[in-house]
Amino acid sequence: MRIDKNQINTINNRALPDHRESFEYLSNKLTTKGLDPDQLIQKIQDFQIAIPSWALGTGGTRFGRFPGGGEPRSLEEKIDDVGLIHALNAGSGAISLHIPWDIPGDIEAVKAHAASHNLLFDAVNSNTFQDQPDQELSYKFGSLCHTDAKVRQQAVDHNLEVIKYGDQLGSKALTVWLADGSSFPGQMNFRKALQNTLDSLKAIYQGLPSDWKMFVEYKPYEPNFYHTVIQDWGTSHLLASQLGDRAFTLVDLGHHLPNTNIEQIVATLMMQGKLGGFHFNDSKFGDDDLTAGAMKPYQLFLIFNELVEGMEDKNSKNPPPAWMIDASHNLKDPMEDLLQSVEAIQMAYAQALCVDRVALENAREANDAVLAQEILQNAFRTDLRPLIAEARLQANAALSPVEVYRDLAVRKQLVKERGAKSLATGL
Ligand code: PSV
Ligand code: MN
Ligand code: MN
Repeated sequence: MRIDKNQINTINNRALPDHRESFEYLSNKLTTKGLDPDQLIQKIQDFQIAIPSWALGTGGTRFGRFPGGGEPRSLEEKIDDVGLIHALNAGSGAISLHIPWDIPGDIEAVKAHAASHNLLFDAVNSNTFQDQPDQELSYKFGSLCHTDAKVRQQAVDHNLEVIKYGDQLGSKALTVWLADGSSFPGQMNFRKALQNTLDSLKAIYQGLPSDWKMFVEYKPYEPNFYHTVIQDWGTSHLLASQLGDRAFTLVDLGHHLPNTNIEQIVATLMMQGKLGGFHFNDSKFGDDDLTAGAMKPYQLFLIFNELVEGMEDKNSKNPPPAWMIDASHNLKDPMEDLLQSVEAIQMAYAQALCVDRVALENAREANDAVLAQEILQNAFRTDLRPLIAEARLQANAALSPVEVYRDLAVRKQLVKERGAKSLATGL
């Protein structure tokens, strides 16, 4: 199924008078504050957020999975789903693949298919946290950190193969997330495991094309419950620093212990020029992988406040970070959830763009905590939904993506095409 622009326009037209009124009101307010609505719209449109191929099906938990039907059965159908999302929001112009779940058969055909939806290939992800049926050695006790050099070599070779696929598709980055660690005190030698991981990553880094980046993702626990080799941003930063200029830390919002000050981590990494990419999601307890902005929208805004400050700093050595969603869906239709996530991310970004940075800096210099808070919360509490909707409208997308998705009965159509029992690969 493909969504025709005329279908979107017809539904948009119904809501247009109401939208025009609220956008005009907001536009005047922003202009009075010295902000340029057109410039903001351009920035929102330029901000593209990649969709992970594994988030297009229902994720489930280890207690069960309740698929809703019509899930993509192949890489082509996953690309189709991201194409549908992008047609509706004009903000999801890339897909991130996970090998071996998404091995492309005919590379040229896959590239042409993605191009027909105006999609690029974002970072490619390796998978050494599962054993594949045809695999010689097991990752049960780790991969890049393993005690056995042959297992480590197998995991290195897999990453090099992932780079090869990504290179053919036009990706420019490899994301490494490892499940490596131990579940019981005494089980693993911390120092040896970290050293082995560094050495293995060095071998992968050597195979990285010169215009590629490597993102090292961290996570404090799960699937291991005593120790994880790359447990936090400091460990990831240490590895990235030793690897070289093209290695960076990747921040996944769900990969922190409760109450961690993630915005401070962002600021520190950007100061070092080592923030490579972002996985957006939200959580209440752990790596819950819920819809971005569903639980802590203020935190998301504060994170974007640091990101925008870092990106606007002319002296910053940090390259533009890669943006991706990393979510899982137990209850919601995955595509509706992804549409909600993208909107929440765009909102937090736009709110951060509206922060009066000069006034904020002056308040900080004067140690005026009250004024600093007023400035931040003024931006956070401005309802920018009409601005985001206008950015979509001007890009021929939907004023209200979820509404159009439902009006066009997209899921029903996909169930008809793919069946009620189709299952996508993913976490
Ligand atoms: C597992 O926690 C995880 O969600 C990581 O965040 C990775 O980015 C993702 O899986 C894909 O490997
Ligand atoms: Mn992640
Ligand atoms: Mn995760």
